[in-house]
Amino acid sequence: SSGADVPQEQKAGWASFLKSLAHMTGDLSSMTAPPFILSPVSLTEFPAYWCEHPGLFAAISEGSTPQERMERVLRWFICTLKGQYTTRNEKMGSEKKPLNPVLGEVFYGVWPDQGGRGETRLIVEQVSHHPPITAYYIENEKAGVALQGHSGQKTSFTGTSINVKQSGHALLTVKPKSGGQETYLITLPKLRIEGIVWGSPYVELTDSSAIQSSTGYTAAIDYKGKGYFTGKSHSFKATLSHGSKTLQNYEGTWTGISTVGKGPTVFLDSSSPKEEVTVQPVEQQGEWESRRFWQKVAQGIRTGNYDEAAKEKTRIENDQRQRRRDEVAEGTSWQLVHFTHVDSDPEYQKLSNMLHDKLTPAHEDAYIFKG
Ligand code: HCR
Repeated sequence: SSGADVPQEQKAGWASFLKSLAHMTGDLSSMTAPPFILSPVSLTEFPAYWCEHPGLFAAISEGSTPQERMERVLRWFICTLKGQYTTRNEKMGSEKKPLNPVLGEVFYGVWPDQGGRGETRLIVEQVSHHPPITAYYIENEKAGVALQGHSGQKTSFTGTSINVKQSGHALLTVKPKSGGQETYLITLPKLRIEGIVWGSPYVELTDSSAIQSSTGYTAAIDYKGKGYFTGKSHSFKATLSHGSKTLQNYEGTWTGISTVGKGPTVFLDSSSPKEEVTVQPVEQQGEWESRRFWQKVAQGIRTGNYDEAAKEKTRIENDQRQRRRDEVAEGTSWQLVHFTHVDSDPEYQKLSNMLHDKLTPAHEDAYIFKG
């Protein structure tokens, strides 16, 4: 029944949260939700999901033809989805409401070298607070692969589920072992958060996303939940093409096995072991680094000390408001550390123009990594 998975003492809070969803205007992040649904992890940590299979990321540049490299990009991309969209269910029992990052919050991590594939480093910065936008840069210099992107969300409530339209995009730069340089525009899928009426939210991906390569290859990915392609949730079908010529199809689930065509050749097992990002111990972190910045709030959420968490969160919010007021008074503005905001990125425009199915807005701003 409704609210079945909500702790008894939080049922009233959940009911009023659901009611408030109906009046929501696009940004869920600042809405107050009952404690059981709060995650102690900030959204600035999420870009790490892009690289929990650092071997697949590094292997992209080893593809010997443009088509093979596009296939490797697709394989790596599909393999990131399980981490991106199901980790909270696996670790915390359901999708949760992440901590809403503050402007200037940063998150740094690495995936150490293993077997000579090279070290991969991650740099994340919260580049906007209203609306929340997170920019990231992930690079394996030795392998010659780098991903730069930013992400925001627009949410709406349907009555039974939350629809999330992601804004932003990612640009992957690949230096093939054979020489030259290619770029890949990666668009982001839409999400539907289901199960909220019961108090056990989970994400299903919907509609389509695409990957467009500067070499002319395109991968179009369609997402479907239970009862469409396979009767399985988390299903997808992907098509690799060049211009109007379809070259290869792939299908399966983004949480498990997918095959080349209808099989039996396995394309990918997305449930293969992942490597979580390595982060400096909190004591050695700078004060704007996510885990140190949110340490007390996270501890309160983890230990059930919600009063302490709320008190600390209020202190942070007041501090943020004061900073913004001071900036207005002093005629200054917050300076980003790792990224430069641009109204339009020529590389995005070029690749987005090559994608003909209107998956991308004609113009989109971007955050360029400063190096
Ligand atoms: C929508 C969401 C915040 C954004 C999260 C994003 C889209 C962030 C970028 C990552 O690359 C992928 C990603 C995965 C998450 O599934 C998605 C979150 C799911 C829930 C959360 C809402 C703001 C919180 C909703 C509150 C309840 C009822 C769970």
